[in-house]
Amino acid sequence: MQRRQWLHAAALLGITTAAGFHRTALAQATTVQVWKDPNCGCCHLWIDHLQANGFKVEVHDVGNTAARKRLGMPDKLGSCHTATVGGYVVEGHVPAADIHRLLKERPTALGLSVPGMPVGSPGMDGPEYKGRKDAYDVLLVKKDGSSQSFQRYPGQGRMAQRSGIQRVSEGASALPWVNAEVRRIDKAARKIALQHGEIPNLDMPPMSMVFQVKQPEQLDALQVGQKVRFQAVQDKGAYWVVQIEAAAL
Ligand SMILES: [Cu+2]
Repeated sequence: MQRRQWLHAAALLGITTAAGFHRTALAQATTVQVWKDPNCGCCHLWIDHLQANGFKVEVHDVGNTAARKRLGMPDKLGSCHTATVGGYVVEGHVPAADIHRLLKERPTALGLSVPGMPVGSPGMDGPEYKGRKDAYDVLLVKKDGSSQSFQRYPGQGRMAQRSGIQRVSEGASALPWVNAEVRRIDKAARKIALQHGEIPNLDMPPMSMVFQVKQPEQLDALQVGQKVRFQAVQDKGAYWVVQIEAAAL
């Protein structure tokens, strides 16, 4: 960590930088371990946000569903990355200010979560979203899996009325088709990374995201760089491709 970031982090936590002991304690308290998929772009932007706000980050590029399960964060509160800091679990695009507050107040809890990927949260606030800010809550998650609002972000404008992820049952034949380009295929892990357009049923803006497939054969006819169209749902804390096929030429 750079000295400037030290001073910033120390100021936020109200700790003097004069004593070496405190430096060590601070470094331990503010190292964030992050589990994510290597192809997750918004995860990387969230890590940048943490580093810009005084955290030291160690990244594990192995996906986050196993880490989420091991750490006890409920799948229904899941997002694209899972982290630990200071004995707490942090799921999704939680603002650094809320993590600083968590570490200062130290409530009895499992940690914090921002379920899904709300536009306007840190890492989901790039120029492609044109300043759109959706309403969302940072949830304080208890060890029994229950949760309550820790911090409310009201959002701005038209989109402020929308919140969270709209679930659509997988059986619905009305699932929208979404155009995409294949970025990476991992048949062994049953995963595909897609640069895709807006997915209305998931309230997910255009982005690069990793999806699971139920049957690896769904990936057989696909190649990296290919234009495709697909339908997706969210289930058990992950995003799943329901159908995928080559886009009509
Ligand atoms: Cu994300």
